[in-house]
Amino acid sequence: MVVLRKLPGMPGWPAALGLRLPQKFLFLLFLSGLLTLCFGALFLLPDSSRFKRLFLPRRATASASSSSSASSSSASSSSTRDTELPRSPPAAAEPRHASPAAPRRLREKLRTAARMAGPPARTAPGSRQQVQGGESRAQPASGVPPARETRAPFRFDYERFRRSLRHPVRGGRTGEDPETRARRMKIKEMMKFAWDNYKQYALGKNELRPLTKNGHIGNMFGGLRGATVIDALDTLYIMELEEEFQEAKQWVEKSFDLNVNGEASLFEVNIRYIGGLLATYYLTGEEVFKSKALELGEKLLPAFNTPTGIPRGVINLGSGMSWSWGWASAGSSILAEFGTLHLEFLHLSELSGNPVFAEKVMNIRRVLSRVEKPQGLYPNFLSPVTGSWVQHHVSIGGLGDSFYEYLIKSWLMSDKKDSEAKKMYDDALEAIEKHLVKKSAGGLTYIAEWRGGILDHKMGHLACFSGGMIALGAEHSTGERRQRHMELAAEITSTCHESYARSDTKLGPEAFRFDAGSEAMATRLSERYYILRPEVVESYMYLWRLTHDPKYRHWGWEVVQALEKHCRVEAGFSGIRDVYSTTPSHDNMQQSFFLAETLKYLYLLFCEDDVLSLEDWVFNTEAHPLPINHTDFKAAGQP
Ligand code: DMJ
Repeated sequence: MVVLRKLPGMPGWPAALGLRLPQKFLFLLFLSGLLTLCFGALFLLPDSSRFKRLFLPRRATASASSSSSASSSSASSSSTRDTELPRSPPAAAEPRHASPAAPRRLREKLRTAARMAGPPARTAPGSRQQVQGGESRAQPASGVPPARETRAPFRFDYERFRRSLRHPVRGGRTGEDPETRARRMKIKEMMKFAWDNYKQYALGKNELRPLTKNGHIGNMFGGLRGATVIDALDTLYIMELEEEFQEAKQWVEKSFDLNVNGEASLFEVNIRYIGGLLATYYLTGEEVFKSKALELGEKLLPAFNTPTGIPRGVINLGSGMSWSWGWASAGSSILAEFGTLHLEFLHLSELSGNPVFAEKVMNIRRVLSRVEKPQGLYPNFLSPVTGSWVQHHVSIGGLGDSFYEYLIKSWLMSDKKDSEAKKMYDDALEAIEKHLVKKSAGGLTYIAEWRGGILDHKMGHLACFSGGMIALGAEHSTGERRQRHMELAAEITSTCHESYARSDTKLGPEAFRFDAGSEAMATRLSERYYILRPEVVESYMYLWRLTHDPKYRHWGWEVVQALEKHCRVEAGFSGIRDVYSTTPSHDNMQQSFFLAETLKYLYLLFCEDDVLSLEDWVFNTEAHPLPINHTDFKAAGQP
C-alpha cells in the first residue's frame, strides 16, 4: 500500500507523513473508507473463496459452493447432437439458478434429511465424485472426509416399506365372479401376446413394429433402448406373467445401457423409464431397478440448470447439455413436462437419501405457485429464463394434462400432508370449471381449450384422463364439492365414451369437437387416428373403483373387443389411422404405453379393488404405481 511506505529522511508513520491536522483527518477518513471497501469485497468474492468461509456460517458456505461447482462443470461439458430433434440454442452456458432453489423452510427440511441420510448413495468415503452432467456432491479435497461421510451409507428400508402397505400388492383374490375372471384372463392373454411379439421381433428396441415385424428406436429417449421392456415390467408382474417378467428383468440386468449420448425428452424418460423402474423396485424389492432409476435420475439433473430452475424439455444424456423444444414458443418449457416430475423425483430422494431431486421439483412448485395466473388458469408455455408465461394457451389435454394430475397425486402420495399441492389443484380446478367446462347442444359435458380468452371447443383423447383425475380428487373431498366433482368426472367420462361409441370401430379419435353441428367426433382428417392410447380406459378404471357402477366395466369390455377386432394383427397390436373406417389401415406401431397403461388399466378394471389398491398407490402418468407415504418419507421436502 503506497501511502504506508516510509519516506526517506522522515520519521515513522503516522507522524512521518508530516501532515497538518485537517490533512491527517482527511487521510484517516480515506484510510477507513478503503478498509471498509476491502472488507466488503470479501463478500463479493466467488462462493469458493476461502475468505468467505471465514465470515459465513459453515452450512451456508457448503451449500453455496456446491451450487457454483455444479454450474461450472455443466458449462464445460460438450455435446454430440442428434440431428432429428428440433431445438432452441443450448442452455449449458447459462448462469445457474443463483440462490439455493427451495424456500427457507424447505431448505432446512432438506438439510435435515441430508444429515439423516448420511452420504449420498455410491459415494466412496474420501473420494472425489461428480454426478453426471454437473451436480457436485461432497468432495473432500483435503483427503480428510467430513464427519457425515464416515457414517454408514444410506439404505432405504424396503422391508419396513412393505410392512406399511395396507393390502398385498397383487390383492387377496377374493369374491370374484367367473365372468369378471374370464375377462381379466383375456386381458392377460393380450398382454402376453403383445410382450411375446415384442420379445421375438424387437427386444431391446423401443417399440415393436407389428406389421413389418421389426423394432423401432425413434429419437425420444436419447439413445436409451428397451422402452417397452421398462414400461411393461410392472404390468407383467401384476398380471403374474412370471416367466415374462423374468425375461424383462434379465434384459434390464444384462443389456440396459445408461451410457448413452443422445438427446432425450426429459418428460418421457422420467415418466416411462424412471417411473417404470421405481414402480418395479417398490413392487419387487429387486435392487437392480432402484440403482438404474437413481443412475438415470442423476443424468437428468443438468436440465434444471436454468436461471429459474425450470428445466428445459430436451437433454443430452451423455453431455448434460439441454435445450428447449424447437416447436415451443420462444424457448419455453412445457407445463405438462416440467409439471410431471414431482412424484418420481420425490421417490428418487426417498430411495437415495439425496435431497437434490426433491429440491428440484419443490423449486418448480415454488415458481408455479408464485407466478400470476390469468383468470386462475395455468398456460402451457413458461420461460425457463424469466419464469413468466410465454403465451396464453390453456389445455387440460396435451401440453397441460399431467401437471394437474401430479398436483392431486402429490397430495395423495404425501398421505395428504402436501396441502400446498392440494390448494393449487383445487384452485386450478375451480378456474377450469369456471372458464373451460362447457355443455354441448346435445347435453355432453366437455372441457374446452383456451387461447388467450377465446375458447376452442375441442377435446383431445389425452384430455380424457381428467374424468379419472377429477373423480380421484372428489373421493377425497367433502360436501357439495365432492358431489359436484364426482358428477363432473362421470359426465366427462361419459363424453369420452361417446367419442368411442360414435365411431365405426368403437375406438376413439385423437381429438373430437363440439362445433359446426359436430358432437364428440373428429371433424378433421388429421384427428381421426387412434394409437392405442389409455386415457379413456384409465378414467373407466378410476370411476369403477370409486363408484362400482357396472357400466364402466361394460364400457371397458367394449374397448377390449374393439382392440381385438381392429388393432390385433399377426405380430402384436397396432394403432389405426381412421377410427371411422371399418377397414382400418394400421400404423405399424405397438406403443410402449399400450403395455404400461392401456392393458394395465383394463386389467385393473376387472380386478378386485385390493390389487394395487388406491389406498396404497398412486399411478404416475404412465400408470406406474408409486407408493403413498404411510411411513413419513424422510427426503420428501413437503412444506
Ligand atoms: C403416455 O405416455 C402418458 O399417459 C402421458 O401422460 C400422455 N401420453 C401417453 C399416452 O397417451
